[in-house]
Amino acid sequence: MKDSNSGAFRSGFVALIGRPNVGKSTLMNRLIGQKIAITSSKPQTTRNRIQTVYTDERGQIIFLDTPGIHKAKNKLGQYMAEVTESTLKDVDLILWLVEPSDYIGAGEQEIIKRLSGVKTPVMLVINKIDKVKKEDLLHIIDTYRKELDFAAIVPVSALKGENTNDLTDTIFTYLPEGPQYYDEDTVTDQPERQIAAEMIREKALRNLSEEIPHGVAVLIDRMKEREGGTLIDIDATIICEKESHKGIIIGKQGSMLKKIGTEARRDIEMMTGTKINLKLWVKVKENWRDSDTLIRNYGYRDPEED
Ligand SMILES: Nc1nc2c(ncn2[C@@H]2O[C@H](COP(=O)(O)OP(=O)(O)OP(=O)(O)O)[C@@H](O)[C@H]2O)c(=O)[nH]1
Ligand SMILES: [Mg+2]
Repeated sequence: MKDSNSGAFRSGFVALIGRPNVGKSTLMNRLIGQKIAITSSKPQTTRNRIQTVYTDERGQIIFLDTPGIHKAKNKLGQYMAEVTESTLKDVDLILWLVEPSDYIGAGEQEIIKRLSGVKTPVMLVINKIDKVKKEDLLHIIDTYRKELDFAAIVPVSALKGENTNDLTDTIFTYLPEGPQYYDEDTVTDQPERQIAAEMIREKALRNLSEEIPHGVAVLIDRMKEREGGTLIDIDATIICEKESHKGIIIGKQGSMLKKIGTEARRDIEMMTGTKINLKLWVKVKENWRDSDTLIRNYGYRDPEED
C-alpha cells in the first residue's frame, strides 16, 4: 500500500464521541463505506465500542465508535459511559459530533468540560448539515469556535455523504506517521455473530416504540454454515424486560417478530453474502439492565477484557 511518491504512511486511532443520536455510527459507516455499526432514530443505540478500519494509499485510520454520552440510569448505562470514557485514552484524534444547532445545552457543556482536560486534538464535526441553511451554518461554527480550541471544524452530512471525503482528508493531516496496524482487508474487529446480533437489535429498535427497545438484548444461540456453504442457519433470542413487552415484540399472530426477522435476515445476507435461515425466539429477563452478570452474559463487557 505504501507509495513512496505520496509521502509517509500515516496511521492512528480516531474516537467518535458525542451525545446520543447525533449520527456517530452513521458517520463511521459512511467513512468506511460499509454498514458495520447499527443506527436508529432512538438515542442510545450503540452500547459497545465498535472498531472499524479504513485503509488507502495515504494510510490507515482506526475508528472507534462509542455509546452516546448521557446520564446513566442503570448499570448498562454506567457500562456504556465507561466504554466511552476508556476510549478517550490512547487515541490520536477525537471527533466530537454535534447537531447543527447554535444552542449549546447542558449535555454539550459537560462534554466541553471533559474535553478541555484532554491533550489529544479534538476536531468538531457538525453533522446533519442537510437539515440547515448554509447561512445558519456559519453562525453555528462561530458559536462552537468560542467554546474550545478545536484542531478543525468540519461540517458534514453523514446521511447524504456531504463533505465526508473532506473529513477523511482532514483526519489524515492530523495522524502521525505510523505503521499499518491491520491488513488492508480488515474492516472491523467485530465477529460476524456479534454483527448479526446487532442487526437483529437494530430492527427491534426501528420497529418498536419508545421504551421497549431500550430493554432489548439479542443473543445468537447458534450460527452454523450448512455443508457446501450455501446457507447459514441462525437461531437467536431477543431478551426483553417484561411479559407485556414480549407480547408486543411477537405481535399479532407473530407479525412483529416476523417483520424484525425478515428485515434482519436481509441485512445479514448482505453482510455474509450467503442465504440465511433465521429463527427468532423471545424471552423475558426482568431488570437485566441492572444485573452485572446478565449484562456481561449479553455481551456487554469491558472491551479490554477477553
Ligand atoms: N438528516 C440527517 N440525519 C442523520 C444524519 N446522520 C445521522 N442521521 C440520523 O440520526 C439518527 C441517529 O443516527 P446514529 O448514527 O444511530 O446516531 P449515534 O450518534 O450513533 O447514536 P447513539 O448510538 O444512540 O449514540 C438516525 O436516524 C440517522 O439516520 C445526517 O447527516 N442527516
Ligand atoms: Mg451509535
